[in-house]
Amino acid sequence: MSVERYSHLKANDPEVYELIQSQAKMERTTLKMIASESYASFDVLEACGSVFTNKYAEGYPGARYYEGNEFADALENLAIARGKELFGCEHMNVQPYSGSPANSAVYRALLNNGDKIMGVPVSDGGHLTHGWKVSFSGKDYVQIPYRPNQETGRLDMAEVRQIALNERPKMIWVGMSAYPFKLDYAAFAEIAEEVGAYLVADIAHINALIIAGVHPDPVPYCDVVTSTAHKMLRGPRAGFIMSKLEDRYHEKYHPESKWNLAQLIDRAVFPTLQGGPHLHAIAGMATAFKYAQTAEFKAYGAQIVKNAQALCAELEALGRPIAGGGTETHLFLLDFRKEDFTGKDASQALAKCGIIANFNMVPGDTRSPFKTSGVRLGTAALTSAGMKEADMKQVAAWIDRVCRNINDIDSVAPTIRAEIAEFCGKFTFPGITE
Ligand code: DSN
Repeated sequence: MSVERYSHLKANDPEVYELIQSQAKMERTTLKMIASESYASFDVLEACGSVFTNKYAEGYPGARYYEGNEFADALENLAIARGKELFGCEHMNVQPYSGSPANSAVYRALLNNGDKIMGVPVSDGGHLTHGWKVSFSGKDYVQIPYRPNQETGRLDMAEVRQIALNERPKMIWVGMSAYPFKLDYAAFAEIAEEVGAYLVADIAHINALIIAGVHPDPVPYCDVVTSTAHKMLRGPRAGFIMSKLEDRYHEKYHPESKWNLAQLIDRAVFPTLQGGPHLHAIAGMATAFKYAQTAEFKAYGAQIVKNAQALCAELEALGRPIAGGGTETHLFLLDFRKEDFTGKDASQALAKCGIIANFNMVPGDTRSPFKTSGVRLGTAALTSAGMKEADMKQVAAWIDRVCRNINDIDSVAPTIRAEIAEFCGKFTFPGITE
């Protein structure tokens, strides 16, 4: 049952109210399969819509540039304490406005313009901020690319090591937006140590899997770990940074600095890059961290992977190839290299039928990034709504039906869309229905 909310907005600004209602309806009647999306709870939405949106609090708890921050201090300290307990990290900064600002702060804290960093190109499943040419990270720093093997779709750690030895980067980024396999942080740490590089993990896509213990934990191995609070963590649109306290390369890279690693990160977030923290988002983050400590959340994290593997298996059984042959995470790529339609054709057809995903390059893709040969599918949102392995059989059948009817999609779309809306009616969508 859809929950009636926003009575003031409904009365005073019906245009915005109606758009919110339309979005909510879409989110409870379609299959949200964008791998970076999920559903924030009512708790998170209420915290984000709170009066903390009114307050300026430049600085950090106990050292603000504005008065009246006793509750802001308590809130930020609460978020940090919960986050540190959740991830077991030495230091946490909860002020980044989102994932890209968090990553920019890491660059600003530790590097100089022109320094070499290793990262995976966007075309191979990496993130914009890991050195891609159109992002600040590719303009201000020199990306040394490493990528999954074009045949297997997996990272070859011997190859990663050889690139690092040849290029001697100052920072290695690990963490991707379209990689379906587990990351070997211990192997990355050995390489980083060997070449004298900072190791930074970006866990925005997989944080819930780490919390659930179904993906290796980067915190023991990395100097810095960044993340968004939304995606599968189901918190607000915000970012956070975890780090060790000490800078193991202080003498090598920052001999003049009086700051340790944690202080370098904090100073880069504020005052170098940002002004006042978004306290309403920090409130949402605090409550998301609380929920993420529950057994229910850990079961959700584990179920995400079970659902992704069940969906892969069903699609493969229906003759739909998966890049790399499967998944160990929340996502995978449907591989349309042998089809005469593109990834973009497929994602548009799926959307017409109520399956919301995005087109994506696959390893060995020969089509342009604007067309691609793949569609990225993720199961975090469906799992948030309570779907299990048996439901994936039905989801796979719809995906296959869309692909089989892609040249005549308008004739089947209304039926499939109605079937999906009816199916969604069996589930509870956090923050929308109860
Ligand atoms: N844009 C996100 C994604 O879809 O993977 C990453 O930030």
